[in-house]
Amino acid sequence: MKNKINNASLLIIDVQNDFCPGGALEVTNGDQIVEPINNFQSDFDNIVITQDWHPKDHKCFASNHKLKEYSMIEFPYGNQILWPKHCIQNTIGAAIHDKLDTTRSSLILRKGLNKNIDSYSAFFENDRETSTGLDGYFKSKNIQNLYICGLAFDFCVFYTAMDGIELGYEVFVIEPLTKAINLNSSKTQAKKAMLENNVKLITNYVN
Ligand code: VGL
Ligand code: ZN
Repeated sequence: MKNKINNASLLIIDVQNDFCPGGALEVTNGDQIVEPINNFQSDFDNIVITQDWHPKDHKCFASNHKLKEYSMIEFPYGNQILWPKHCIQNTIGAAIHDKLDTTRSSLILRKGLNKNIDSYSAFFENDRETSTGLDGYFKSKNIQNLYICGLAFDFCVFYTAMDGIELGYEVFVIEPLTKAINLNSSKTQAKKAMLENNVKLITNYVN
């Protein structure tokens, strides 16, 4: 039997229909990482999946302000990008891609439920204060190493990785198992910030 990576979790971020081609906030080639992520799962005993899960009146949607999509506005907690309506609770768009193998995932963590606060990171909402509880889950299982993949590289993967570092984890982002939205060079900026903060970018992974 293949050896598993110890004290580690594979964190699969937001592999949902709305982030795949044809979805409301599609990430170019977002669906191409699904099969490779499935193959990578066998290296892990602990697998966590996140699901962006917004009420339809969420304030992160441009349509709820009658403003342009992708424009920036000031929220009580800072700047917020206004997104196309996406990942609405109980819609097909919010569903996890049906080819993603969820069999061995012990936790499917939903985020973005509070209509006043967006939530990119799997650990904290964008106010940087409201916890999702994921840190407690990992600490109680003695998980110290996080391997992060999924969508999108420059938003939810990036914020999750940075919070992981802040919370004391060893963090690996498996770049070939991610895809970026790339808004105003957000991909380059995310990469730079991760490298400066000791996130390990795995770039040469093939399976
Ligand atoms: C995401 C923007 C808005 C993501 C979620 O999963 O990266 N990006 N909501
Ligand atoms: Zn969202």
